[in-house]
Amino acid sequence: MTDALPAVKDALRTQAVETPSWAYGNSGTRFKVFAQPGVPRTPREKLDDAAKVHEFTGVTPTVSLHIPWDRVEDYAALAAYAGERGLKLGAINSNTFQDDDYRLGSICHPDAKVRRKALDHLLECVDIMDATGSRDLKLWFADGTNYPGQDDIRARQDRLAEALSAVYGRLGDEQRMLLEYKFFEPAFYTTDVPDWGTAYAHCLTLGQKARVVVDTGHHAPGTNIEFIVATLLRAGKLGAFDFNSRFYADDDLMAGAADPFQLFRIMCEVIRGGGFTPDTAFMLDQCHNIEAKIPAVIRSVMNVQEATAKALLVDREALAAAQRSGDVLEANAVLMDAYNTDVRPLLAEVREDQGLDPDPVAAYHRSGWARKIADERVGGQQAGWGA
Ligand code: LRH
Ligand code: MN
Ligand code: MN
Repeated sequence: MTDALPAVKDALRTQAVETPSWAYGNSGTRFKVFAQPGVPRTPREKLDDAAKVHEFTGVTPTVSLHIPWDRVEDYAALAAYAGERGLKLGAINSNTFQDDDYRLGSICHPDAKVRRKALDHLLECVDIMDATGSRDLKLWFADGTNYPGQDDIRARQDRLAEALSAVYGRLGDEQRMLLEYKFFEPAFYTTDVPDWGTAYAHCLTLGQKARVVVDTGHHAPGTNIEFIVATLLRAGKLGAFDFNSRFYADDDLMAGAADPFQLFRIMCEVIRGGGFTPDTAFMLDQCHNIEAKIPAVIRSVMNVQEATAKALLVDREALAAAQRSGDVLEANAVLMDAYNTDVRPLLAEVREDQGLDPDPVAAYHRSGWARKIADERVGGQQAGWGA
């Protein structure tokens, strides 16, 4: 294992995790949003907070935006503002789920006028990408039905395909669309993009620039997510992750908090499948309803780094040999050896090599940023979630 360490450290230095603008704002459940002191009031202030996360972790150079939560007059100016803070704007997330017109869906709605409105929003998101220099358009649709018979399941798939194809045709050469699936919520009977298979089928028809997003919170309990990751990578169709943790449904808790072993298994398949490249966007999609937001984002990033380090430490040769010889117990032991390694000292070294504090959370707490924003920002903005 010692021989592999320099290569593992090199790989860890190349890691990038994208943080979501909405993780910095106030959020909650449908029961209550607990406002926190110092939360950002504008997209620029969200970028200021994201810059702090990057300053202390060194691995979060991009920030996902959500339109209209991050609507501004001048997106090129916002990108320049990000640039001045050492950041770039990342994926543009569309939002077709918070308008009264979307009661029966957006691009799958039975009424062509509503579909047109939703499509126009998606096309506007591509205009925004042109201005920000973003590569990825992330699409998640709340579309679906609540009752059997409510709408024609198959016709809704046709409407979905038609709108996706219009968006695909609008993409520039370097731009991609990422289609996200989720098995239920807000629709409770059918969801129009409920699973990786549906997302994959649409992306396959669309072409090379269409990829699937795996949001770790969007599966039924017990789903083997690493199998999905392996399958999508094998097909060249894995575009991105939305990392977060779930105990029950789409809980959006800190990545790696609920099941660090699952995150490790996912990262093992990413590395095995050649997905540990900039071609795969590693994003967080989470909200911090009761915990302090910036240190929670830092903690999540560290959890992703730890899972990655452990996955990189898997002795691939020993694993392959055990698998070839059918040594079930040895193969499992090789994997568990890597998982059970305490990689925190290794990551501390990687940070020190990069001139960073080995303990990003402690460094953040010492920085005084939390006090400064609590003093300066009054009336923080809601992330977009909650009542
Ligand atoms: C939907 C989702 C999707 C949205 C984000 C805010 O549940 O995961 O990625 O855009 O939450
Ligand atoms: Mn998501
Ligand atoms: Mn979600």
